[in-house]
Amino acid sequence: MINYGKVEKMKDEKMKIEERMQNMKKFYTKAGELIDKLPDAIPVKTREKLKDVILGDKELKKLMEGIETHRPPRIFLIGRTGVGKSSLINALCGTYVAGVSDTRSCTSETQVYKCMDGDRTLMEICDTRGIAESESINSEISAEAMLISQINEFSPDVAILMLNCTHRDDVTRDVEFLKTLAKSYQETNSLRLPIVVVINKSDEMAPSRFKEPSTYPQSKVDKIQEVVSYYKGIIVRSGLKIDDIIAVSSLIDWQTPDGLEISVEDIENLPKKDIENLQIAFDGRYRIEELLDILEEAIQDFEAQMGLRMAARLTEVVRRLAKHLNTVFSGIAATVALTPIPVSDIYVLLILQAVLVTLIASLSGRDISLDTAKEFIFSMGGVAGLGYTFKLIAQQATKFLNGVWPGAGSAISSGIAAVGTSAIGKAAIGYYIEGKGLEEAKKVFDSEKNKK
Ligand SMILES: Nc1nc2c(ncn2[C@@H]2O[C@H](COP(=O)(O)OP(=O)(O)OP(=O)(O)O)[C@@H](O)[C@H]2O)c(=O)[nH]1
Ligand SMILES: [Mg+2]
Repeated sequence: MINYGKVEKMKDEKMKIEERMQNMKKFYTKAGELIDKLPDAIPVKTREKLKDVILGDKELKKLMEGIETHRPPRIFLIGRTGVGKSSLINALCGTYVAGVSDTRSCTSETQVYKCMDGDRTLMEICDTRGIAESESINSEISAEAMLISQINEFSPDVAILMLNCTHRDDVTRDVEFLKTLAKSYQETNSLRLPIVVVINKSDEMAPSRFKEPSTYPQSKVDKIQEVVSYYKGIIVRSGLKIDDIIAVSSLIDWQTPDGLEISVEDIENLPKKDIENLQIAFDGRYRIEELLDILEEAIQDFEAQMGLRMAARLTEVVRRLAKHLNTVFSGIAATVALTPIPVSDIYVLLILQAVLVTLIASLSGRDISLDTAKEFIFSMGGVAGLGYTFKLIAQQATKFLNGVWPGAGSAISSGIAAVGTSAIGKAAIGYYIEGKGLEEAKKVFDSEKNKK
């Protein structure tokens, strides 16, 4: 069985996120050197071009710098008691980080707290029931003005308005409040406050017995979408500028490491050690991954954006970073191929992809060489065969082209380069990060490359 640098069992499951990031960065820093060391058959011009596109890419550079400079994102949450604000934070992080209340409310008026996982601060949250439920403490100053000054002091990277999927609340006051807040935020920070609307508890939409997102019947999905349209209409007509609106479920059932399933309202009674080590007994999260993408896009500060990526569990962080790498490299490949790449210049694309595969592997905690990465790519195109050296590629170019990018003909266009690179990246994520077998990774590749 060919092994492209994969270890049988993830021996380094516990390897710290920071360590893996450093691992990846080390490789990136070395990339120039590695390209210089490529076989002589590769023209100098090609090498220089590669170094230019990889080391000169702004997005990639920012990603690597972000490893050093990330900070926890600050999120302002507004939504009525019990809508699931605390649960949403847990769902975003994939770990139990904040107190969840059932009928009692455990978050007082407005609270600022840090979400911790061990000694890592994942996020900073400012949590309020919103204007609909707040009372003025000091009669001299209105509740609204007080809230706004508190929120401005907190200086959020993004605001999330949370609504309930199963009842259509009157959102006028919260929307008006957000309009005022956005205006004052703009004046204070000279920046627009990104606002995302999250409609929670999608799982409770009828038929509510379907809790597992992959089993939601179409009728349920349609009803959820109706609620989204309903709220979207109201909000847009009110004149509040939002970044996006999405329906999710934050549903997670928790259990202690010894297998005791525990309801959310009892969690706080557990010994501290159990709370810190809670595991997911049932994962009913719906479209949380998409919400993370939306938040990532909405947050303008790069360090906070990076912090959001790193707020999840190790496996999720790694997957999200790999996904981002993939996007960046597909972009680079598309740029490189703006002038269609002739067969003789196929190296550029191949090596670019080999660098991507190597970075993805390094994120998974493995060190593989560019050669190993290249073999992995060949095996995807069905040109498998150890022993293909870079020298031989030129002779095999047509075969390689047809295997990897059918219809590429004698030159590769921008679109094909991007899709092909993204397909390779996704296959590598499947193989190195998700632990899929080679056959399965190849299936991922085949279905991705045929996407338009
Ligand atoms: N079925 C389902 N239950 C949810 C979901 N999100 C939260 N809940 C439940 O709703 C209840 C309230 O959730 P919380 O996260 O405490 O709500 P909150 O908005 O933080 O409430 P306050 O802190 O009191 O303002 C808890 O019992 C949660 O388990 C969801 O998406 N689906
Ligand atoms: Mg709460």
